[in-house]
Amino acid sequence: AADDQYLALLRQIMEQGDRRVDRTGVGTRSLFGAMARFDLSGDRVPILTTKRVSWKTAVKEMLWFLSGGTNIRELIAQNVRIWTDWPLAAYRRATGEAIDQAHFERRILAEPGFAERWGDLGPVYGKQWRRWLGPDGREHDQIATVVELLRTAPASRRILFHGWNVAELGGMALPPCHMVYQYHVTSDGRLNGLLFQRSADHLLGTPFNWTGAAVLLRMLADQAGLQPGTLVWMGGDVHLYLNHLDQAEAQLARAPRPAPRLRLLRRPDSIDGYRIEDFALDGYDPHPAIKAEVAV
Ligand code: DHF
Ligand code: TMP
Repeated sequence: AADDQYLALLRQIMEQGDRRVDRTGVGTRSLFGAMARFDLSGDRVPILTTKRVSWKTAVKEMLWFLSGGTNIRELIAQNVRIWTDWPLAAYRRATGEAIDQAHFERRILAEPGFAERWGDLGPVYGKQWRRWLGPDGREHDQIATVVELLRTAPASRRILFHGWNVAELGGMALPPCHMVYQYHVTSDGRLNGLLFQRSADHLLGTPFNWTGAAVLLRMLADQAGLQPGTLVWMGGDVHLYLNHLDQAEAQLARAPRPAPRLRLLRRPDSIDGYRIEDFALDGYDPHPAIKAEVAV
């Protein structure tokens, strides 16, 4: 079902999207206001089959957010390179050095001082989720609050966390795209979640964001003793970069395959205890990956 919703949106963007010049200069076709809904019961998970999605990379990224991290060093140490482009661009701009990505990543890994100076993305997701700085100097752990509310006040309409810390946007490599996550517990103990994403790169970003949000909901449900319910995704500016048109056509020509199932193998004592080894994806038999350049 994830593939059908994904391809329908992709087709709609291609046919009706507003053609515009965006921040990156690449250009997009863009649609405003989109929604998708996923039933996460029975271990269902919105991981696409019409191209291979590096779902472990998406899970590692989500665990990195949860760890409160903002430095790409912890990602590169786990072979996750999806965030390298932004610090790399900043390094090249500042030094004028024509360093290649592999060399830059080697230095980030090998030299802690270099990583501290050049590998940090600023106060992005991890910082805001776990250590939002209040005006009195106190730090707020929004994730811990969500877990606490799920357990003690499941009927609350205030179970949410937010990445858009207006006062700190200037220091971020990128302002948050997946921005607000809200949760809702049904009277029969199912956990629903809603992600509002202000900006979605439909070819590269969306598949990761759907996976990440679903995995997060599964972990939260597990921690609160709830069953996974429905994940609702809302996109603001949902776009296709103009250098992704061939990839989009190729993907649209593919037929969805049976959906995989995601199992959590262990229930840690807290939301902080999850590791990549705790996730198993069964029956994932996707079409081949589709290469595409990310707009920086
Ligand atoms: N900028 C843009 N323009 N689009 C994005 O999707 C994006 N996403 C960011 C940061 N900035 C962004 C963080 N998330 C890839 C996927 C997610 C992501 C960044 C990059 C990506 O390149 N995916 C490739 C390779 C995946 C891999 O390395 O295994 C893909 O084919 O999915
Ligand atoms: P923007 O800040 O100008 O909106 O650019 C951010 C780009 O990154 C935009 O194409 C959306 C994309 N993006 C995602 O789709 N998902 C993500 O998780 C992230 C971090 C970015």
